[in-house]
Amino acid sequence: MDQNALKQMVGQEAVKYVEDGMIVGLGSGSTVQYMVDALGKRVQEEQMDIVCVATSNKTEDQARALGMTVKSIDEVDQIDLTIDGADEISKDFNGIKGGGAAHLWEKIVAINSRRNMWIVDESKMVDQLGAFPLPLEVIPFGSSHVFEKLEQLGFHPEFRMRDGKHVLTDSKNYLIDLHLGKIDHPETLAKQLDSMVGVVEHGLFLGIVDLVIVGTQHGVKTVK
Ligand code: ABF
Repeated sequence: MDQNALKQMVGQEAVKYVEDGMIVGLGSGSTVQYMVDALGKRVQEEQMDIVCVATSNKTEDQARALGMTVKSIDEVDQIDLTIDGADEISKDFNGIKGGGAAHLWEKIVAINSRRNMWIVDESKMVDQLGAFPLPLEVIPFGSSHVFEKLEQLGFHPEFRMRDGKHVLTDSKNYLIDLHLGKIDHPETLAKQLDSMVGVVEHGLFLGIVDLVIVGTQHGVKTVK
C-alpha cells in the first residue's frame, strides 16, 4: 500500500474512538484530512451528537463542509479527545509537529484535551527526532534578529517561503524551520527555544500523546 493508503487506513481507524456526546479536537495535515472525512460520514450515518474544535482554518472548513458542528476552543471547557497527525514520533513517544504550519493551534488544543491521539503512517516512526526540520512559529516583528540568533546557535534556520513570500500561519506569523539533523536532548532544546523572545511556539511535542496508531503494510498498529 502507498503512503496515502496507509494514512486513509489509520484515519478511518481513529474514528472508532469517537463516542456520542464527545468534544473532539481535530488536528491538521493530510492524515487528519482522511480522519475528518471518515468522522463526517460516521456522524451523518449514526446521527452522532459531537462538537469539533479545529486546529486550523483548513480543518475547520472541511468539518463544516461535512455538516459537523465546530466551536472555537474558547467556547468549550475541555476537549475529550484530540486526534492529530505528526511529522516524527520517537521511540519515547515525543513528536515533531508543524510541517503543516499549524503546530501553535495544535499545541493549544492538545494541552486542553483530556486525551491526545496521533495517527501516522509508518514512515513517521523514528529512533531519534530531528531529521524532520523543527518548525518554529515566530512573530514577524524582529524575526530577522531571531533568525540571526538561531544561526549563531548553529541551528541551521530557514524561513519557510513559498513563491518568494513568507508562509503565514493562521495567526499570521512567520515560520522558521531548524535543520538540526538530530536532537539529542529535546527537553533542553525546548526550554532554550521557549526562552527566546519572538519565538511563539516550537514544534517539539514532549510528553503530550496518550495514544499512537500507526498505519503499516501489515495493517493498523496501536503502539501506545
Ligand atoms: C499535523 O500533521 C502537523 O503537525 C504535521 O505536520 C502533520 C503531518 O502531516 P501529514 O499527516 O500530512 O503527514 O498535525
